[in-house]
Amino acid sequence: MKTYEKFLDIQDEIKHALANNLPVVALESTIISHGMPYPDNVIMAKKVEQIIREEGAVPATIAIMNGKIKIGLSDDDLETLAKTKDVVKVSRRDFASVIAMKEIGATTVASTMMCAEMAGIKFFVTGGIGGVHKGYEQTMDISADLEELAQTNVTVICAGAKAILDLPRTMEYLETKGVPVIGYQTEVLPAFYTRQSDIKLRLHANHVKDIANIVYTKDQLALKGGVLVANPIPEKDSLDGNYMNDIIDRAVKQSVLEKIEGKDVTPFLLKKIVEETKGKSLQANLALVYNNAKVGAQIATAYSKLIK
Ligand code: PSU
Ligand code: MN
Repeated sequence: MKTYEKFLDIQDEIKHALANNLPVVALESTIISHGMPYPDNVIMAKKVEQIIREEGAVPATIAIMNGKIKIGLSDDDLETLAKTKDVVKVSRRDFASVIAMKEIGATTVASTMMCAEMAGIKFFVTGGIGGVHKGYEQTMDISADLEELAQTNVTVICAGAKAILDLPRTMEYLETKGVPVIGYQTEVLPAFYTRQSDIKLRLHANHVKDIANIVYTKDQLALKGGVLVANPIPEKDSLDGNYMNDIIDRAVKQSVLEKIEGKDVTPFLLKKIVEETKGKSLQANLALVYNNAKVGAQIATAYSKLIK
């Protein structure tokens, strides 16, 4: 038994699925506590789980509570996460202290990957990842999500990254760290609210089974680190790129003026963008998460067929 296993609190259904190589999909909780307003966040969290079930996989939403790493949350847990004011946004740095101090912690992409790997879950669905921030030359603000993708063997399904980030530099960072970025039915990196950016991807796949096969081969080669799958927002839900870029630029300027720093930067920008678009960005955000849940569950299902 690994020493960390005593901290894992895995729901029975998920335990059973893992023991039988059935598809399981992890979900993060910072998107609930710091990424979206109440009550949309709770509605999103439940609907995402339902979509994953409809695709034949088992959802595993992850958070830290009562000194345990919870893999699978009850409705009460979700409400607590969504409503409690002082939920800690937990990245790798904060991980041990939040468990030791028995605080309520919401997991980011980085820490959800850590938890998923500890529990033996190979696939993780979210909206967008953190990356190299605009103005990083001054602030050195680079999300710990990128280092986690470099070292933790979990596949993350996202809709690319928001233009709050410096996308070309985020891609350079991932290349340096050896993280494969696979476009799902796209040859360019999707930019969260929009289906396209001008960044061409080296890797793309038209079928989920091809993605499952790349992950499987990487596992067989015993290569460390994650895989990033970039799945564009559905056309009908996408927003106008110029309109969004203006709003994002203003939000970034405001964050500099208000001297927002460290882990508060991303939540500050996400909140400002929802306010400025009068909720339009939130609708797009919900739609792309649902789309990622569907594709992520399909990839996990295709993978489980390969290992049988
Ligand atoms: N991007 C989004 N929505 C989010 C996040 C990022 O579009 O909710 C959250 C994720 O939890 C991600 C975290 O892991 O923000 C990154 O924070 P930071 O930039 O402080 O590393
Ligand atoms: Mn940061």
